[in-house]
Amino acid sequence: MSASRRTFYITTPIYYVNDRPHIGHSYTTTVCDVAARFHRFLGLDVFFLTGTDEHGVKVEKSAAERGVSPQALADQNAAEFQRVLQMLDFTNDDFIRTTQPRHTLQVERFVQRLIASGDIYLGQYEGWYDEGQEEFVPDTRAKDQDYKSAVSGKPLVRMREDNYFFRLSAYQQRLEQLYDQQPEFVRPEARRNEMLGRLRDGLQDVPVTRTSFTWGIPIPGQDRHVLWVWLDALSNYVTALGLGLEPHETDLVPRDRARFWPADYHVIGKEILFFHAIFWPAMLMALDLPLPRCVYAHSFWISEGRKMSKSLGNFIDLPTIQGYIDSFSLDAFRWFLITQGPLGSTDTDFARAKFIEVYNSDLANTLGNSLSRVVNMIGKYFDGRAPEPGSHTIEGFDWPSITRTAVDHTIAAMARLELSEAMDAALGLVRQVDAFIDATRPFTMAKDESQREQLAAVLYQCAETLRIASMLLWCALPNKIEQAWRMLGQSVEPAAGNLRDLCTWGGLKPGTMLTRGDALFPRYAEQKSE
Ligand code: ME8
Repeated sequence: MSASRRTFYITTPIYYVNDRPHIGHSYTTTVCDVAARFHRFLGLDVFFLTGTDEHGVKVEKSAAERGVSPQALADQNAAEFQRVLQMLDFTNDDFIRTTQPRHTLQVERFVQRLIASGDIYLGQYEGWYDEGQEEFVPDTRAKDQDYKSAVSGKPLVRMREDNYFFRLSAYQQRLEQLYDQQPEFVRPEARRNEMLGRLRDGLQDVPVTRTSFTWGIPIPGQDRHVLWVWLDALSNYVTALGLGLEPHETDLVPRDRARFWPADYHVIGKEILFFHAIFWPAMLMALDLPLPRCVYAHSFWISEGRKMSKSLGNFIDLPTIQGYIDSFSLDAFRWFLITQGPLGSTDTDFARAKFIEVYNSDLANTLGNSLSRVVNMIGKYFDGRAPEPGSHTIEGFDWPSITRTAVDHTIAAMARLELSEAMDAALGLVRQVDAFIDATRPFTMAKDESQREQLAAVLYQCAETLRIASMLLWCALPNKIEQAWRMLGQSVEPAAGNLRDLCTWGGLKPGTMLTRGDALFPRYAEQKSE
């Protein structure tokens, strides 16, 4: 592989260790996993990062409530997050924890640089503070919110502290220029508009240290002050690549990782957009580092029509997720998340009835059914061997062109992170195979020996189109598609990065042995409770 392959760097937020993994974390990570798998298969040089955010007052408090040290709580829950990554088959290239020395060392260096450049200075702050969000809230916003957190609804608290401040106000103009010149810096559009509103309100300097707790990275030489968790956490995106290391420190992070910066996508939930879309680029500007291409802020899953909350106890939590996986398969769970999920600017309901509907229509009745129909017919009429394509074409079905369009469409939509559009273009091929079978009726042709060549052409075209569709669908349904490849007699190695070649029409060699297998996605009927 050449060193000059195009890189693709995608990140999830790093998750707080005071919470248990739930649907929200699984969702963002699944989005990134699908994009990472697809782009690796396409041949890009991919780095996919996730991890845990382990400092701050929330972790300190949760640990105290449980009577354990913050580090012990962090160790326990980081291990739990890592277990879940395996359970969900994610292909992240690293897992960063903010208590790791490789991270804290680089963060200290960044802070020293920012103090030296005057971007961080000592001052005093008095104001409203949202403890859940670890965020100071300006007076006007605090009043508008009735002195309650906009996220948790809990009362804001009054804080007065000697603090170090980050000179965010100095970056107002450069941020305005960024938004102007790079309109895709924040997506989707509705979220970008929100941030433009924040810019119009004017930016104030941000306190970036605290003296009210100790669980954080101390300011070098100023042990009373610990670093605000957001400055610490955001840095993970570059510390994992070693951008704060000295040239000789190769043992902490492999040196060649620096090639992945700047990130292509920081995928996050909408509640943490300000930090990523305003604070983070300003910090990068202050450190003289290039800016990410896009901060993608998706909306929220809600549960059966209601916001998920601890008090309602209606989180789609791990046992619930495991239940879906057991009943429908991991791939079906991934499919639902990415095709129905809240990548756009509105929240989405996670409802069991909808899950079953999507499962049955997309996976059982379309993908699974089409594949078994075609493999069965080839089994029955051609002893399981892929027939000769011949020269017959059917009016309205120019398959080489139809498949080329779908492949281009999927690749383009994936590059924009429009996952449901991409998967729809891919599954659209399968729907067209069904329409083709209905139009040509190969089972009727099979009764007439004089139509043998035509039958061969029709079934070749069906199988070849399904083969191409399977390549595009692998990123979302890796386990089931690998099963489909065995049925189609294909041995494919996505790590080879040759997706485009594999999608070239004619890749299915006549004579290839196709084998019937178990239904990929058996139709699901909900058991009626008595
Ligand atoms: O905010 N629907 O961590 P966190 C969809 N440590 N996604 C959801 C969701 C929901 N209902 N709930 C949570 C933090 N998420 C910080 C981040 S980054 C430098 C530091 C997802 O554990 C979504 O991606 O609270 C959201 O941004 C993230 O979980 C918050 O995870």
